[in-house]
Amino acid sequence: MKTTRMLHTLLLVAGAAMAGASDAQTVLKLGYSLPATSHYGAGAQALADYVAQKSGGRYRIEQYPANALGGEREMVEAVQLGTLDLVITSTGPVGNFVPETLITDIPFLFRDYGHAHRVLDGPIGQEILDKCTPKGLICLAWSENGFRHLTNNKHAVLSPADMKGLKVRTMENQVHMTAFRTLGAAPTPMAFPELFGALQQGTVDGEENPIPVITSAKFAQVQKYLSLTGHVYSPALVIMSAVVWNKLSDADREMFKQAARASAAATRAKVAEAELTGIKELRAQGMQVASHIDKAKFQAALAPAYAEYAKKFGQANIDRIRNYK
Ligand code: EAX
Repeated sequence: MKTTRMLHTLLLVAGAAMAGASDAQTVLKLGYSLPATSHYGAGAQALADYVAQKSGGRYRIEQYPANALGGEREMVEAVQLGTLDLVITSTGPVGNFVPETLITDIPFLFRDYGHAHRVLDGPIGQEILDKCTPKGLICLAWSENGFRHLTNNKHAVLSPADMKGLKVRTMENQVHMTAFRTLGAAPTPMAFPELFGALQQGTVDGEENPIPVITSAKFAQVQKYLSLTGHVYSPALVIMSAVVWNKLSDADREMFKQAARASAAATRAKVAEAELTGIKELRAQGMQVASHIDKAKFQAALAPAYAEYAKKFGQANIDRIRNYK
């Protein structure tokens, strides 16, 4: 009798839990450093829409754009700790957590957008994504920030000689810092949320970012000169916390992977659009644009940096990316 009652109670509890599970909605927080109108915003919306639709509303993505949750390094840290569920971030600070991503930050490694997409969406990209997992970061997909260009307030930069002594904010990324030091600039690593103020106050002379960042962060308000150096391709990552991932069913894991790919596609489309319209926009906002930059000169000036990268990453690994068709 007693056992029957207990069994009955157990069944009731289990039933309630199951009903709860099917009705409940899990809210996942997603942070990123740029405004909702940016390429990251487009990717965040695509992710949210995909998940809402495919999960039948079991998951809802809550967006925190424009550094609301801090800089990219802080957000990646929060994702690692499980206090933030998802982040769309440039690889800038990710190398501090997953050193294997740093190889993608080498200047002039990728020839063009197509080359970058083929490498990152292929086996090489997957190998790097897999390195995130033991660090508590589930790198779901490669997204995009774009080819970075130099802006500053001192003078037009046309060749490496013009970089001498220029105080340039870099991301908190050793590979980038090595490059700017080698070019004769004074690299100043700084979190992105501090950058606008630092440019305004003249704490640094310049910075470098892709066109869609320069436009969405309104840097034309505080920077005069833009040089289309395209000195490095800046990938981004859609990262989920392992704390969330470990609780997901296999089917939901696959859904989030697909959602991240849809997010990356939307971001890349927005970057491509910004590449078409952004420079004109920045000119109209008063920036003086140097569009014919001799990139070979910059590459030649970077020779000592390339020697360092070869030591650090292995020349064969660098060539494997460079020569990837
Ligand atoms: O990810 O820090 C940077 O310059 C990044 O390019 C920006 O936060 C977008």
